[in-house]
Amino acid sequence: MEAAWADYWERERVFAPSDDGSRERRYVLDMFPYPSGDLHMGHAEAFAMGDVVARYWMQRGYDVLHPIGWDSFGLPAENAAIKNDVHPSEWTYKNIETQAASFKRYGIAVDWSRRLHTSDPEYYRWTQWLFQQFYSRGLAYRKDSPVNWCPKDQTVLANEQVVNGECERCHTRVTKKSLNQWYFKITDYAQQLLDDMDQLEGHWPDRVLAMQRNWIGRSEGAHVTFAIEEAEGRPATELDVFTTRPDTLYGSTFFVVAADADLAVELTTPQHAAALETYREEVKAFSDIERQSSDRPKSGVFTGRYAVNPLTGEKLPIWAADYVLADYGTGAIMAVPAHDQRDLDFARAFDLPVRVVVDTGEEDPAETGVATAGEGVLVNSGPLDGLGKAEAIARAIELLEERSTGEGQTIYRLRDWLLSRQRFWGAPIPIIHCASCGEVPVPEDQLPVRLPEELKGEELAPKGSSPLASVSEWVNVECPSCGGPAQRDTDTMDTFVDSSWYYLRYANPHLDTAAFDAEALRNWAPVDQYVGGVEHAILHLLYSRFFVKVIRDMGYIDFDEPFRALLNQGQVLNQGKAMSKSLGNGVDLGQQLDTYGVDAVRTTMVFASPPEDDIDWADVSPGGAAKFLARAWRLGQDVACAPGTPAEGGDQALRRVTHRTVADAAQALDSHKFNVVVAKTMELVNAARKAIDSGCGPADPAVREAAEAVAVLLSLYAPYTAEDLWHEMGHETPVLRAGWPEVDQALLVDDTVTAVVQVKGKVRDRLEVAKDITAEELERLALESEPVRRFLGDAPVRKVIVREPKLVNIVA
Ligand code: ANZ
Ligand code: ZN
Repeated sequence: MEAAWADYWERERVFAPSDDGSRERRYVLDMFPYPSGDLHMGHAEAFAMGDVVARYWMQRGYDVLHPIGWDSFGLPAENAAIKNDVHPSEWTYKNIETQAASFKRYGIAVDWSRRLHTSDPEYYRWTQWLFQQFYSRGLAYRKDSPVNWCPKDQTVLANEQVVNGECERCHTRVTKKSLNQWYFKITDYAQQLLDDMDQLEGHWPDRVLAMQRNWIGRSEGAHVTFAIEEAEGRPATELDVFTTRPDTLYGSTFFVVAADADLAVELTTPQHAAALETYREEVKAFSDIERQSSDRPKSGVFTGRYAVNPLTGEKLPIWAADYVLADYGTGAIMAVPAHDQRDLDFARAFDLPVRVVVDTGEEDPAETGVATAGEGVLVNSGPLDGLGKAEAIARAIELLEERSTGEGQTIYRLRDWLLSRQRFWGAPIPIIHCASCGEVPVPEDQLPVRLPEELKGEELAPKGSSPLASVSEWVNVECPSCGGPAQRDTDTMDTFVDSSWYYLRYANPHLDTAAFDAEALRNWAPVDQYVGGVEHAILHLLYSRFFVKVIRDMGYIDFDEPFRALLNQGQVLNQGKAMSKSLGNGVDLGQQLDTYGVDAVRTTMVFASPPEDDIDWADVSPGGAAKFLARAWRLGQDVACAPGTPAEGGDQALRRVTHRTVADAAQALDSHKFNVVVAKTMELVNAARKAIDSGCGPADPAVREAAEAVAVLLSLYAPYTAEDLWHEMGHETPVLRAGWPEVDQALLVDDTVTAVVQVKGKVRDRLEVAKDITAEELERLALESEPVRRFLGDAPVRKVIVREPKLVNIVA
């Protein structure tokens, strides 16, 4: 029956919003897929979850926008094109068609008319336009900088794409290379990105918020200027450090600069230069993470120079070491070994003094090797003596400010977003370089800057510069400003740029006069519920949040955050492990659908656990789900044979179950416990069957009422069965238009009470019993109670006084 209903939905445009303002609107979005091959079990899970939300809101009567598209630029297409000697678009669009067909079969409730692909010129034209808007506001700029370089993919990687020192995609060791690169100035928005998280609190998973906060990495402290003394002909100079602990200035016993920074070379005296060079070669091989790891032995070399502590006048030896990072703070630190573990490890390795300046009551760090970082009272610190940590920090900053040798400062770990890629399959950066005019944006009416169509196969292979650079007809153009000979920028944009704004495009995806329809966005945006994997906890979400703030500042939208609520679905595992080729534990989605049917697979996904948890496919039973669905469907058959409309009256016990189930399901849906909704449907199916079998028969209006509620509940996660059942029962409109059943509160009133059981006058147990329980029954339950029996032990019961339904008093 799948194909027939899928056609019906498409014909009736069941999943498209009416968009006429007659109903309250909601926007549900699943993170759009990347078109690598056909859909897999992970897609099936994520989209099953997003669909529950969308379908529930549809049933609740909202006008729901639930679109889909493809994140279709990116490296895999290019690699496949090189391998198969085709244009990347061939591979990309073929896969998109395959996935689209599978999504349709899977029955997701999305508005197909809003489909978009980021690799379509009609889309990337606006990605380029946005780049230019950022550029004109000074938020896109170029600079020379050492970048993460993947020697295998021959491309630059963003910090976020380097995982444990390896390329996220191909796991090759990442090296550094100096290149002229484009950046987005996301650091301008660091504080806003932090502040606006207040709006997300309670609606986004805590761990995602924590990861974002960490990534932005706000640190409060001070920068302090140290005078650097002249030595061996190297002139006197000054150096700033950033510290979160200016209160510990009196405990600083040495000074460290990042060994890989140019600064280290400039400082080092001729006598120590050779040692530094050798050391710098050694350091290159390690990633930032390894350098800062606490279990690596500390290494470094003396520079031959001294820094003067601005408060004490003390001379501190300057070392170059790799545990200080070149691109954080100022790339130099004042080391306080008594109170900073990394400094202490270094001091112990090179026999440098350790001076306690905060008395925390703990043992001497010089003896124990453990730095003391906690609260305490300042000692050995002149004017700071006797102060607590917070006061001492404030006082130290005052002292520095009085002497103009420093001031309070807040810094962020967040770096600007490196967005240029030396690859082909992305949106070309719409800038022209002219020898006389410099950087000239491509005029808006000449967008998009289209990718050349003739490149394919080997011509796309990475050579360290973009493949676009080799197409001279494409590269060489007239300067839009002076008309002289000029060249196009040959880099393309990071695909994270494409995905940072697609949710805005869906409000009117085919608009060809603007990137997005501000009017339509007022109706739909921001996204009410976003659904996707936790692997995007940092990058995609942070970049999207940044884009929305910039676009808001441009005046097109008036909200601060793109996604009001976020749900991270778990992974589908097999035998407790992520599915992978090498483990051979992959489960083929198509095969599962062929064997069990779409609804059974979807039901299994939703039923297995709350959506955030992982599912182990080895532990679940799509066959069991199929049996349940068949049972549910047979209810419809029975009701269909005994037509009628749900009405007052009928089996009251069944009516109570139905209304309780609908109320509980709504509560479970609101708290994202979708698995509970399946469990509740199962209970209702059983209750209805029991009612039919125990005499009331299928003609009872309560049975029809139950069966219709079953169809509505199923419509959230087993759409085909639900549709079939619904029509079988005589309806002629889609089950998604049924509306959420109204709950009769009177049927929810509790018909149980709590009975208290006392032994020798003391309460020993409480029992939930029916209001109309008999005295005999209540006495029996009381005497069987485990706590009562334990308390009585061998003592003989002398008398039992029963005041049903609320009290039992046992005299022993
Ligand atoms: C003196 C001090 C004393 C420090 C003390 C800490 C504890 P966060 O919180 O991460 O911002 N630091 C500064 N720049 C650094 C760099 N480029 N590479 C490595 N370490 C750097 O940490 C700030 C602290 O990390 C700074 O405060 C500095 O050490 C160190 F008891 O200064 B502190
Ligand atoms: Zn020019």
